[in-house]
Amino acid sequence: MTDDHSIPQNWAGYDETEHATWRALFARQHALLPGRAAPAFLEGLERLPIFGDGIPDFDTLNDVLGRATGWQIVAVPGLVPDAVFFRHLAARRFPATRSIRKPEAMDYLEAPDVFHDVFGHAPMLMLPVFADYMEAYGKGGLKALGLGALERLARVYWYTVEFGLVRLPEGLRIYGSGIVSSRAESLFCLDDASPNRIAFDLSRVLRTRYRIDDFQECYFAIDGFDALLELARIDFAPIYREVASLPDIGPGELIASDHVITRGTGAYHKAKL
Ligand code: HBI
Ligand code: FE
Repeated sequence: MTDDHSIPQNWAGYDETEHATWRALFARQHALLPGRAAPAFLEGLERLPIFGDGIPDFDTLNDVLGRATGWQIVAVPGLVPDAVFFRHLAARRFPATRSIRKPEAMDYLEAPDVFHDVFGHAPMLMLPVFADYMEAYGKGGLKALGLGALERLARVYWYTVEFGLVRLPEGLRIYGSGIVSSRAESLFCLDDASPNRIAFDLSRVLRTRYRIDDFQECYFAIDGFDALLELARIDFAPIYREVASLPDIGPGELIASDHVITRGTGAYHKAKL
């Protein structure tokens, strides 16, 4: 391992069980996502050499990704320290976990694996505005570390890159990697009556806690991908100061200023209390 935590992917080192796990996950999501995922995600997916016979070789992906937006995927052993993660993103490198989940745990993940990291994240990196947004997030992350604002900035990543919805003329669509890589959440986030779906608002999101252990209680929808262009350009520092004195908002809470797209029943999470 190097000081940027990258490792060789060692594609030849995957066994047949691992490739079969990828194929099963891929087939399931590929059948589910048309009409649910944003067209930009589906187009990114189609353009990547990811339809092969198993876990993709990062070198092959990188030829296409590099030509499209200058992004590269680098293999890492798993979660890397925040500063390392941000330095990669700021240099247009996406750290992707090398390993894949076990066949007996197809749906529940404690930490990201190569299916989440590559299937979930790489297609959106083919879209220029998204590619620029991710680089800006890396740079913003390094700044946030210096300002002690990481917890707040991480909420923006969570509610956009990981669990974002986008409002398109044809309806709400998924672009968040945590959703597109999960069968159950791809259904829940759009079709279930339980979660709130709210128009994205930066200072609101900076105040909103999130769940890491279950489906989200609310999803934020951006108004088209050009909204990310603006998010990539603005300086968050004054907004951190603006929200510093305001209370956090719970994952299932609504506030008066919310532009609610669908008000959830909360039934899913209430049933678990
Ligand atoms: N490391 N490999 C990897 N992948 C991530 O998504 C990741 C990480 N380290 C830190 C991190 N994410 C988050 O804590 C930041 O977005 C705040
Ligand atoms: Fe992720």
